[in-house]
Amino acid sequence: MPDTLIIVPTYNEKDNIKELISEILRYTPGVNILIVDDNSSDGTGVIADDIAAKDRRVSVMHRLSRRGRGYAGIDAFKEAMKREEASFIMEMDSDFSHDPKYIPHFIREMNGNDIVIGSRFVEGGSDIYRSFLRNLLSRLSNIFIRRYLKLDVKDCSAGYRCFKRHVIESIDLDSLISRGPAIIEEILYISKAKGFRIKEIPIVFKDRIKGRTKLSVMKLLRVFLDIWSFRHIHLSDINSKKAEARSFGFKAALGLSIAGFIMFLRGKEHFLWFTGAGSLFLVFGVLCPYALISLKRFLDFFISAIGRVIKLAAMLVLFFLIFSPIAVILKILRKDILMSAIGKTSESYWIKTNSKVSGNEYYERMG
Ligand SMILES: Nc1nc2c(ncn2[C@@H]2O[C@H](COP(=O)(O)OP(=O)(O)OP(=O)(O)O)[C@@H](O)[C@H]2O)c(=O)[nH]1
Ligand SMILES: [Mg+2]
Repeated sequence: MPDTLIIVPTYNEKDNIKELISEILRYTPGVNILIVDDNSSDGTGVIADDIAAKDRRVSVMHRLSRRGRGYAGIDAFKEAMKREEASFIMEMDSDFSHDPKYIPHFIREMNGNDIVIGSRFVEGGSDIYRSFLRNLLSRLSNIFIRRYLKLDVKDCSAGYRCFKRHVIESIDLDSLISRGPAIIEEILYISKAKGFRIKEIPIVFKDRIKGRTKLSVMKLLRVFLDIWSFRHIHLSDINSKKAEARSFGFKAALGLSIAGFIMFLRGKEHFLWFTGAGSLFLVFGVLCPYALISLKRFLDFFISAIGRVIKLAAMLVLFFLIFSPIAVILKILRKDILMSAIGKTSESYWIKTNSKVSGNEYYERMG
């Protein structure tokens, strides 16, 4: 099994955390767990520390500022990126709504996919023990979010997910704007735009039995506000990146085709390589612009590095042209400048710098 890190955000989950961790490790003894606690007032953090002290597979991140499910998720992903061995990164709630028995299924399904989501709304999945109103609310909000974000994922608010490392690596975590639970949809939205392969597997989602929900009307409104904001921010970002990649692809294709054409006119056989590469750039620019972005970034870096070397050389030449005449003039004037600086006469200077003059002779000449 590839190295898997399971992120478990907690806020006031003292009745769930211990049992949850032991259940996770019972189903998947090979995983590592990162509990991300936001300074819970009910002592969850202390219980988590106790578990971690007894089991090396468990670690705890205590967050003291910027409380929120979104911030906690971002910090946890940053920590996951520091752990280079972690190939799969999972996240799940700590209230037993996400049954740990599914973890082995997630890991199995990662084969051939970039993201696996535990879904309530695919065949075989369900949402139980919830009130009719709560069920209706989560279904309606899910339909709205799916349409608004144009996602073809059935359960886009599901926080029971597994990512391949490169998915999280590709996301600029500092650009995420959701403070609360909308982080789930934001990461999904970005991942979808990047074209990652996503699979939903059915899960039975159970309403929490122990502990209290952290969801409130204000938090729910905040979720919609966050979704509205990140859609506008990331959409413009994604579109401008695509436009940048397409124009790069088009320019590269044009340049290579012109070079190929010139070669063709001159009767060179290699012209096909150039026109072929040009067509490839065109195809990539239209079909998968993101693939071109990395190439463009590399070329930009390469060109800017050459540019910097040229600038440095030009500056050195400039310095030389400016300072060498000054140095020549200084060399001529040196004696007088130094002498006026130390306030001595020409003769005393001469004497001081000539070791052949004996001590007595020096004082005699100085008068
Ligand atoms: N670190 C951290 N975790 C949080 C915070 N708010 C909620 N969580 C955790 O995120 C997970 C989901 O929160 P829940 O309160 O269960 O919210 P929900 O699942 O949308 O709603 P219910 O299941 O009805 O309670 C749980 O594991 C919480 O302990 C927070 O501010 N910081
Ligand atoms: Mg919950």
